[in-house]
Amino acid sequence: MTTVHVTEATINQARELRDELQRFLREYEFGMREVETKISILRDEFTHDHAYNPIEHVKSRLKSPDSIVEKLARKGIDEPDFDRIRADITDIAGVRVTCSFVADVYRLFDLLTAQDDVTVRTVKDYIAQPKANGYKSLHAIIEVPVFLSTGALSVPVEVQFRTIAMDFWASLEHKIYYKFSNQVPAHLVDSLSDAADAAAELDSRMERLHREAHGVPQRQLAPPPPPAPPAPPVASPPRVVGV
Ligand code: 0O2
Repeated sequence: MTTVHVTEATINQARELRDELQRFLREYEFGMREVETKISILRDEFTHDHAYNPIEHVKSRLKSPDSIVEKLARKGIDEPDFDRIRADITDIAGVRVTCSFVADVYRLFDLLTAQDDVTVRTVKDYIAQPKANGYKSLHAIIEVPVFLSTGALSVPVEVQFRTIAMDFWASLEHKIYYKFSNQVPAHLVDSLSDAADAAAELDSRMERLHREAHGVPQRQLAPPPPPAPPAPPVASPPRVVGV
């Protein structure tokens, strides 16, 4: 057995790197929590004021260091530092909002992205233009402010909006790709594509049924309603250091 001598300096360097990585990921975790809160407020308000809950479930995840490294390699980024990762990997924090119907997907997207403190970086509408394999979802990279003791940060969070049928399909497709290490046999690729069509047909049928039963309007194409008037000023606003 070979004995490797590690100096105190190397150990300290490794510890510093670990701490820096934890701090880096924490920023994304805070951003993710801000978005979760926004979604949860919209869900509660809908449930109480409109007697309707457009959200089936919400799932959040922080990309693991392994998965970040994999994505860096996929993008051909050599010798990355934290600034480069920040700039190039925009889905470190991810929130997936699964809605009942396609109209709800767009409605929630509109409501979230119309908020004053939300900045939309990019939108990929894979519902209007599904991927070749049949994948459907509405993706948005948004930035939300996070207030730390050291000041304010703008944190990117990827929000994926989809229906239950789209989620079911994506989850199964992901498992199949994992099982076959991305080399899926052609007949399964075709079956998945058929299943995506069937899921889309089910979405349309269920939404028609729902509308017939409840008369829920289609996506409002008009701009979202203006925000509520600002709350009266508080006597002593919270102090944010360094902003
Ligand atoms: P995980 O496990 O969700 O983290 P970009 O980020 O724009 O540089 P990317 O990653 O191709 O490039 O962006 P895109 O197309 O918006 O896809 C990002 C995420 O969408 C993926 O994240 C998946 O979660 C989901 N996704 C995209 N395409 C598919 C698909 O064909 N099938 C399934 N099941 N999911 C898909 P990650 O990082 O791949 O994985």
